Amino acid sequence: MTRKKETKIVILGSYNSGKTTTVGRICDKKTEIEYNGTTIALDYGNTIVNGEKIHIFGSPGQERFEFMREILSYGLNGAIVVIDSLKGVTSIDEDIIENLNTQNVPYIVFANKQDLNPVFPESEGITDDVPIVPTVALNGKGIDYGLEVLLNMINGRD
Ligand SMILES: Nc1nc2c(ncn2[C@@H]2O[C@H](COP(=O)(O)OP(=O)(O)OP(=O)(O)O)[C@@H](O)[C@H]2O)c(=O)[nH]1
Ligand SMILES: [Mg+2]
Repeated sequence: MTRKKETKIVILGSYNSGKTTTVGRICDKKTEIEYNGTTIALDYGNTIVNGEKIHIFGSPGQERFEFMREILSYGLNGAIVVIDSLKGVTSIDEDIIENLNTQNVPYIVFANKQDLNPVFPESEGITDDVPIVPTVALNGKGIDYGLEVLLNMINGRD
């Protein structure tokens, strides 16, 4: 029996940018491991898109959890980098983007918290071929569209 194709997506980005909220918007059911509202291990949920199972792993954003981001990124098919538009691209975001570029992983940037600051992130690491989607994870704006764009990028490479 051949195993049905399943896709693994990891949600990355700095502390408090809205990663856990984004996982919640994508997945009906999800599990969070948090302490006082901060992710200390991971978020996990899944969803089905066009009959295909998508596993979503949300990472912790604090700098000290770099090891967890590495563990969660094992075997990923694609990534979403959630930027807090109030803060812009942080040094942790720069590191994450550099890693994704080096590994040639398909990824997309969510310019989150657009309700608080409607600007697009700027970074040398974000090249022209990386889609930037304005999102408001709090109310779901832009999330489904962004996921669709990423899945198309991933499937185009198969
Ligand atoms: N105004 C606004 N608040 C948001 C948005 N997305 C998330 N938040 C809020 O931002 C805070 C952090 O959201 P989380 O989803 O926990 O962020 P996170 O990136 O998972 O945080 P860590 O796991 O600690 O790095 C919460 O209070 C959310 O309600 C948004 O689009 N707009
Ligand atoms: Mg979180």
